[in-house]
Amino acid sequence: MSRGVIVIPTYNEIENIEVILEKVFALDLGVDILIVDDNSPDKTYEKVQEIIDTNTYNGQLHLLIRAQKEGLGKAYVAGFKWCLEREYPFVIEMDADLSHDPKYLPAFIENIKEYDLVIGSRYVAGGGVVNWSPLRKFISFGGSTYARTILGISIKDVTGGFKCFRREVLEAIDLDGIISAGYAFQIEMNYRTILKGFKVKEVPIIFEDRVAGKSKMSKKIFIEALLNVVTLRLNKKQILKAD
Ligand SMILES: Nc1nc2c(ncn2[C@@H]2O[C@H](COP(=O)(O)OP(=O)(O)OP(=O)(O)O)[C@@H](O)[C@H]2O)c(=O)[nH]1
Ligand SMILES: [Mg+2]
Repeated sequence: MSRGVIVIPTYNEIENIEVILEKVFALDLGVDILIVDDNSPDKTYEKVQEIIDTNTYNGQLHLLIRAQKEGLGKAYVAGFKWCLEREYPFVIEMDADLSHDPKYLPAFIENIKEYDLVIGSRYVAGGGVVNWSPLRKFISFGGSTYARTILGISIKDVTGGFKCFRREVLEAIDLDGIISAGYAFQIEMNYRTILKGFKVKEVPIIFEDRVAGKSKMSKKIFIEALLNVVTLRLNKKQILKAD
């Protein structure tokens, strides 16, 4: 399989951006990276542009700047469209905050040869979370259980954001029809992928809480996730037809 691309959405990740790029490119996996920055007030995008200009990563680093912060979902959709305009066979989603250890990338790249969606999972054997408060653990695990039950899907880690799509999946999904802006986006993408009949695989990851920068998780994002799961289930027929 020729080389894929990792999409990393950023909003105020100036403290993390250089480290994550160094770590990924040090693995020499032959994949490109696209940073999708929503005009971060801390100017994360300027740092990325500086690095691109030095050509440290031989043209493998790309930047898409959006006008304003519209949530993770919108940033990813813009990133996916950028990738689909190019020849990448697979697209990896990854956070900038070092919660997603690049050491798992080879497992994604291996499994995407056989599966259509590979999910880095905290809730399969060998997976887990470190440095999370009991409340955060409860919200995440409870959220996954809630979404899995209502949507009737068997994915254990429904909300995780470290995953890999084959390009055919992104081509098959109506990206403009996606309703979720916050982390419900991850649930929605999984649901749409499964409704299309694609093959999904979960690989274990240990997720580490961010050390630098601020979380963008909010009550609004949380409530959106709760509501959207129900809306998605109610719209099942329309989703099947539209995509
Ligand atoms: N472009 C863009 N990136 C975003 C937006 N919201 C979050 N991100 C990025 O998406 C990734 C995940 O966001 P986080 O704040 O880590 O959210 P989280 O992982 O749910 O929460 P914590 O790990 O607790 O901080 C990070 O790389 C963020 O910078 C947004 O509105 N636009
Ligand atoms: Mg995070």
